[in-house]
Amino acid sequence: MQAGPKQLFSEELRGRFGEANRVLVLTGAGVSAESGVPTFRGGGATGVWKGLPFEVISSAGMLERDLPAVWEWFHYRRGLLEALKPNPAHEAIARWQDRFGGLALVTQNIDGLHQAAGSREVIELHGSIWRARCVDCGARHNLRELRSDNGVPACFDCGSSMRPDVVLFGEMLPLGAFEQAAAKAASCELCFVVGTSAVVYPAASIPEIARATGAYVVEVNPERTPLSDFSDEVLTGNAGEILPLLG
Ligand code: BV8
Ligand code: ZN
Repeated sequence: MQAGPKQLFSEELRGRFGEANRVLVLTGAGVSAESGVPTFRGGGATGVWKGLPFEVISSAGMLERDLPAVWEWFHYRRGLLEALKPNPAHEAIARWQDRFGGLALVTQNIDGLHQAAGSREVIELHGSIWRARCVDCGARHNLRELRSDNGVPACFDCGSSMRPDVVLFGEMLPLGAFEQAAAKAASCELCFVVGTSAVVYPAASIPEIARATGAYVVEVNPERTPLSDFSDEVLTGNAGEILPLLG
């Protein structure tokens, strides 16, 4: 018997959702799954690229060794994303920025679908697939202006090679991004963890910080994760079906 909204959410969550002002939402690949974006561990095909595990092709070491191969991987994913649209989960979270005075949206996703759904201040912990950064002058450029989507793009300012403006495994997160997210986590009353397998750090420590400072942590995921036992409430199912029911 499909759990109706009444059963899906506890009275506790209903009450807190109605009262809360400082709310943090942490999202992972699962929030974009219903838009057609393959997840990494949820059985999506992009876990492995040309026989290379995800953590290898998307690593600082790979960037050193073979920048053209890294670009091939990101050009391929950008091609996949071109036609994809936000889903009701992204749209619900975008509405929440007007519902809660203190909403903080923190994402591990580089797909830009939160912004496409109308979310304004998005803390992109792992960068964006739509930007490139010059390896010499550090200038950032919008890849939507890039005419060709193969090969290593050259910096519009100094002509040097550019790299994807994403955080690769073994690389530090963008300055301030994690600190800002951690500060929001430490002061939030309600923390939603949507569509993440919670294995990649330091992103996975955000809900831990929120819980440690008294927030009510709610996980939204069709599968259990290392966070499930740790969360105050687990909403089992697809984000695109569950989040709009919350309001
Ligand atoms: C760093 C951008 C330090 C690139 C990404 C502590 C312990 C262990 C390891 C480490 C540690 N600290 C650091 C590490 C190493 C590493 C790490 O965490 N490794 C893991 C694999 C163990 N971390 C790092 O390297 C980080 N950097 O630590 O630097 C440092 C210190 C000093 C000097 C130098 C450096 C950098 C990590 C960031 C890497 N970049 N992305 C790219 O995209 O190519 S990470 C990338 O993978 C994503 O951004 C995301 O973070 C992660 C994938 O996880 P999810 O998004 O959760 O996706 P996944 O597929 O796994 O799960 C999807 C979930 O959704 C599933 O649970 C599924 O059930 C659910 N789902 C499916 N459908 C739906 C759904 N949910 C809801 N609705 C649905 N419809
Ligand atoms: Zn440059």
